[in-house]
Amino acid sequence: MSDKAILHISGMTCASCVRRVEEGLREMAGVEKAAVNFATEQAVVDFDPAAVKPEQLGKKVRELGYEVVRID
Ligand code: 9UX
Repeated sequence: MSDKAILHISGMTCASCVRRVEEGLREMAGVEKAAVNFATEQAVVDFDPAAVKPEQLGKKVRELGYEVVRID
């Protein structure tokens, strides 16, 4: 079973930012799907909770240079 997390991100100012975040999340172990919406500033991530925690997803996004406002 996978879980779904919604990361609310700020700081993405172009389409390349969106791709950087998506690809950064997709390369993480346990991430099954990652889709970033530029307009809503949300990343929707399907992940295996046995392999990765939502906090780690948020940490990754911060390491890429963006702010994570909230994780739902
Ligand atoms: Mo676009 Mo985002 O040039 O950090 S990649 S602003």
